[in-house]
Amino acid sequence: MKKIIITGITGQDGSYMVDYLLKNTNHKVYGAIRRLSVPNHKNISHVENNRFELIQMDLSDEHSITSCIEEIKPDYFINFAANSFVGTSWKMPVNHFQCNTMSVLHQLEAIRKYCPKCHYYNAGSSEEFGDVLYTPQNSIHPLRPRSPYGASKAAARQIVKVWRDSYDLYAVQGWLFNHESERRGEEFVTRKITKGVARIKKAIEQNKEFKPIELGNLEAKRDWSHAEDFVMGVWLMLNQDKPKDYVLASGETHTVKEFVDKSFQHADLNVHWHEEENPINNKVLHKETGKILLKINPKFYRPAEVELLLGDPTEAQDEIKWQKKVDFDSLVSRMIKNDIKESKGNIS
Ligand code: F7E
Repeated sequence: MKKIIITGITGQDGSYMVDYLLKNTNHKVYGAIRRLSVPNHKNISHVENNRFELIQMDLSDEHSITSCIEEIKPDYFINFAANSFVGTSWKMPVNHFQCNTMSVLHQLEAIRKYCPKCHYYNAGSSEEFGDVLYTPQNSIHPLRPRSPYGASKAAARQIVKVWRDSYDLYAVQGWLFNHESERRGEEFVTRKITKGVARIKKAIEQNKEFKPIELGNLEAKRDWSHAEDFVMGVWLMLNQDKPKDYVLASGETHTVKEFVDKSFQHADLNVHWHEEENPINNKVLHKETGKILLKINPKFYRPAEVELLLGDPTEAQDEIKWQKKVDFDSLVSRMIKNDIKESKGNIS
């Protein structure tokens, strides 16, 4: 039985990867978790399988990484753990480099020493492309990050390349464009919107007061997919004849504003935009009651923004036969339906 270590197991991507591997392979999956005073295992609470085992690993501790790899000697190592919120990366840049870059170095060094045949994946990001030079972005687009987060991922990419070239390791790092789901963290814009819309819908139905959703830059364009489609692409990347990095993306781009509109539409709320010359004053109003459902709060603007992301997944489609299944409309619909179901009268 082959052994797979996955980090970031309680997050969106790690938990979908566990589901995918337990369903589609016979391998044993070790889910690496960090001890927290308040554990958050919601995304893996449904997993019951004797091929799944939790192990303790702290990515900020080199010893902890090395000893797990030395002991288990995995056939695959999938590193999804990251400090992945771009917005806070200006506030804690060192933490982002420790977690997203240095830990990759420690993982690769341990793999080189204890299990050099291991197939290694590190979570790369479209944020590495930053202020893009052309559209759509493909695997030869230069790395031009705009945030400490993007820089930490771009630096990790260079480490993966150097270790692959120098020690003949099977090490890859995809460029994953934005990927969302019913398990997405609430600080990311998509889940913030769908949770907020579900909360407001409930309040309107119960004729109660509510606070509007507050967002930053609505004009930013993102290429959004469903995370379930991407874990399949990661597994394909890990099982090629030779290691190669690929872009995973939907090939469509939409503004945050479009995501907002679609969310209200799928929640059956009739809205209209009040727009002014200064976008800070823009609002979404409820047609029937005139109440403000969404407004702009400048605190959610970033010191430097990636204005446009649009990925070109052609290489992944042609060479590793990756295909997305969930389109933009179904993604928003699934997230909204889930959040409406989950919102049990929480209308504060
Ligand atoms: O922001 C704008 C914000 O935080 C998307 C991570 O998974 O994908 C993700 O990074 C856009 C940005 O994701 C709010 O300015 C407006 O333009 O959902 P996000 P992200 O920064 O694109 C990449 C591929 C990763 O690798 C990352 O780990 O939405 N925006 N108003 C807002 N964003 C947030 N979070 N909150 C707002 O209120």
